[in-house]
Amino acid sequence: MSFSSRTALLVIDVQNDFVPGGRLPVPEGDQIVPLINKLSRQFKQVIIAQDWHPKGHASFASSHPGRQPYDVIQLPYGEQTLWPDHCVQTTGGAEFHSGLDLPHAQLVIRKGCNPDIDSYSAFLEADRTTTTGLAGYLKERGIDTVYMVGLALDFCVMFSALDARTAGFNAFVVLDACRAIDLQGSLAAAIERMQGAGVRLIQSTALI
Ligand code: VGL
Ligand code: ZN
Repeated sequence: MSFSSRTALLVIDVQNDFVPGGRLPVPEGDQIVPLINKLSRQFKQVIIAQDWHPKGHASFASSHPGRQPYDVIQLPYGEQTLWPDHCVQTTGGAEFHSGLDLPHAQLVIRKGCNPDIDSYSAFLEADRTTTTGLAGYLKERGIDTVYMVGLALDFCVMFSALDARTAGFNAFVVLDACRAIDLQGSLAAAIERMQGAGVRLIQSTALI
């Protein structure tokens, strides 16, 4: 099975800081890399999202005296979970996992670059108004369907999938090509939210 050029694969945040050994490790985050490489061969259009924070980013616990990673605080745009410092621009932790092999990817979309605003989604920042331009890119290229894989299923993958639906795309998440952080039930909540928004949750066996 091979997809038409109206369909794209979005590979989300497969970066060193999100795999075991990194600063914000997603359990088994490295195990999805071979599957993502294999799946990508079915797609003519491949886009890679990269979490790319400046030092001192507002989502880092270290930027808020007295706060610890995984605390939730109020920022001007709403609730923000605080994280260990991760994916700092130009550091090794922000680089893609060395096993990721996507030579035909044409776009890398960097997000979370605004020091004051987080961006789990590859489409919209956490203020819910600043766009990354990804929806426009996809639409200009005639893409109407987006398959998503990567890290973390319950944060960046979920928000990207929800925003893909809001922007009018057919959205599929390939569950076995994702891994979750699962903070306090966030995985189950993410599955429910995605289903409610019309995101189609599938397994890679449906594609290969
Ligand atoms: C992510 C937390 C903070 C993700 C990014 O890629 O899911 N999670 N930044
Ligand atoms: Zn981040």
